[in-house]
Amino acid sequence: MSHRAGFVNIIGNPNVGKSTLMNALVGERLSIITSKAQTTRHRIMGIVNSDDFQIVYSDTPGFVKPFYKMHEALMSFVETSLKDADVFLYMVEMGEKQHHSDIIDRVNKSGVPVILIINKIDTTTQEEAMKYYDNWKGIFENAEIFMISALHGFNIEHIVPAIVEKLPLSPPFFPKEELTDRPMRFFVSEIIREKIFIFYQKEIPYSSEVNVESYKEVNGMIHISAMIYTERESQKNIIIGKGGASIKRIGIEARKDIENFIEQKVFLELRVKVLENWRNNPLILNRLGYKP
Ligand SMILES: Nc1nc2c(ncn2[C@@H]2O[C@H](COP(=O)(O)OP(=O)(O)OP(=O)(O)O)[C@@H](O)[C@H]2O)c(=O)[nH]1
Ligand SMILES: [Mg+2]
Repeated sequence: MSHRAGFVNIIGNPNVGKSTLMNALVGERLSIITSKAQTTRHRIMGIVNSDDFQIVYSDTPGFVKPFYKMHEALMSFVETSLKDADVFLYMVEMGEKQHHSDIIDRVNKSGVPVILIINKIDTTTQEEAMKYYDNWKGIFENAEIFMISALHGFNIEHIVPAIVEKLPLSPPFFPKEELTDRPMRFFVSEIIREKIFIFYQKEIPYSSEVNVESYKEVNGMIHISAMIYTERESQKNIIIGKGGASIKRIGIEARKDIENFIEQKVFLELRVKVLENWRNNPLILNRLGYKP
């Protein structure tokens, strides 16, 4: 057997470009991307197949020091990704200073091949980039290093061959036509959450969550009803906006992206509900898919 397959887990600090890279490698917009830190809250798999290999990428939440119970769930997703990787893609960005020496230590001692991705090289000079390279080379002594721009697709073509040669010989883990392990409802809720991250500032994106309550096809059109949860009445009012203007904008932008993603016409209904302190409520977190 010469078929190779394995889990390639993308880990790193918030906002370094993990989701941008996964989408570029998979060729689909599976993970949402925003300029705000802690956009990704789940482990999201993206599968790339060829006749000879299957790469199961996992995009993960950025490392976070738990403040809410929700953060504990996020870190438990990172923890699983630390345990089941066949190859690590450890990602850092230009200018990054904060090191997680505990995690770096575990990755270095794991015996799992590490590819260090230094991202956002479009934001710096050649000279600075080389300094960064030397610095990180000292931290990940055994890693293969790529300096890339995930956003501009620069240098990413060299990553796949480097991954494939490190994958174990194995039959595929998923059927070859599968792109991800997540159902459509998940991506719909993520697209809506992305718009909330983009359109609102401060606490609102972080204290919001989206749940798709129904998803059905009626006369060739997909009818979706989704609930946006916030923590306070004041946040709910801001999300709705004057005369419903803000939520309407979220609906329009989300619907366009959902239609592109599922390639069908969509009717999207959005509602908002206060769910006090949901980020610290284990029962609600469980129901919303944050199962540590
Ligand atoms: N200039 C530049 N920006 C980038 C690059 N890659 C990603 N970004 C931007 O960096 C921001 C964060 O990107 P994400 O892909 O969401 O980062 P992430 O690591 O998944 O972030 P979390 O999910 O919050 O942990 C977005 O605004 C991206 O457009 C790059 O190569 N160059
Ligand atoms: Mg992300």
